[in-house]
Amino acid sequence: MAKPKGQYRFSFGPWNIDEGADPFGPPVREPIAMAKKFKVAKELGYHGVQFHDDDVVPDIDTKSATQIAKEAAKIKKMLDGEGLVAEFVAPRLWFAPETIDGGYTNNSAKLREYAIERTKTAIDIMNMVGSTSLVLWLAREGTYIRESKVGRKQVLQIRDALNVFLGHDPKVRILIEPKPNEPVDSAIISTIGHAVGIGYLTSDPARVGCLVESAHSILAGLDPSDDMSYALAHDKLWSVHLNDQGNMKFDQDKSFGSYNLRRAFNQVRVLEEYAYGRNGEWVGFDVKAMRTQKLAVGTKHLANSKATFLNLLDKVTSIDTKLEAELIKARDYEELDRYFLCLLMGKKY
Ligand code: GLO
Ligand code: MG
Repeated sequence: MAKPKGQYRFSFGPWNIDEGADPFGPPVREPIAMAKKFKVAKELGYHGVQFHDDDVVPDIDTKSATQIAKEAAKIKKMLDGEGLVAEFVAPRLWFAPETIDGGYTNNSAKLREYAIERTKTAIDIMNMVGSTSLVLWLAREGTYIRESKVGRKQVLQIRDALNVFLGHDPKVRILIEPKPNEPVDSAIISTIGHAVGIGYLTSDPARVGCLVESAHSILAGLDPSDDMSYALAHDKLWSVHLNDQGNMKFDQDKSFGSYNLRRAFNQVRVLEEYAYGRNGEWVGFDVKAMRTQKLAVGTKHLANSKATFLNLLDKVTSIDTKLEAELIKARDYEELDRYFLCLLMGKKY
């Protein structure tokens, strides 16, 4: 087994330890306090925590700048106490009544302004917790029916908003997390190609990158490892949300590798080929415990996703690269297929 080239540091967000509510039923597990979630992160060998702005400052819209600063400082202190760092902050732009029909692409100028101001506050909180990364999952930037918005304008409205944020903080790096649908019928920045592309429209493309979530690629009918490769070729893959997904269903956020191990293997493979993490990129897991899971074992999805990643990394670093090269040269892809299946099944080839 070769030594990995990548430098892997793991993270998750507080929403990844949840109470199990779904659109059809109420919570089934007791809530866990933030301090306990940080302890879980530490115990499971995670190094970073991802945040929404209101994970750091609950009920953010009702609070003053002083109160926001006070609460953010408290979270920063808790993180420091555990030896954890904040990977990113993301504005939760899909919850408030102002964002019912989108944030930056809302048809109302006043409501677009709300989304922009809220994001500036999220950037300030990002600084307060010691991060320079802002993640934008563009949840409601899109349409329920196409005729309700003009697509071209939506793209330019998002570009204009990005320019405001780049100007608001000369150090902020913006990571766009695309998803093709859910909650909207049709998202305007739906794939990694769109995310990378819009970065080049901004005033400072060097500070706009992206985050690939495995489930979101699968929902778009694409292979997450191909999406990652595309972003890596642009040096724009600045974080990932690894998880798994039973093809085109609702966004399942299953444990990494739980549905399709080979697809997970190929994600690790492309990250390792790039020596991912050498520029400080994180390996985030955006995973949910199954609703059937009891409270006492409600964090196994986080332990398991990380363990699966490391097991697959062992597989990647033990690829017989000489044999691989020979089979590729001979164009014997049937044999190459068999070789990788044997490797994944732990069978002698
Ligand atoms: C939902 C997204 C969401 C984001 C999170 C961080 O489908 O994956 O969980 O990753 O809000 O921006
Ligand atoms: Mg995500």
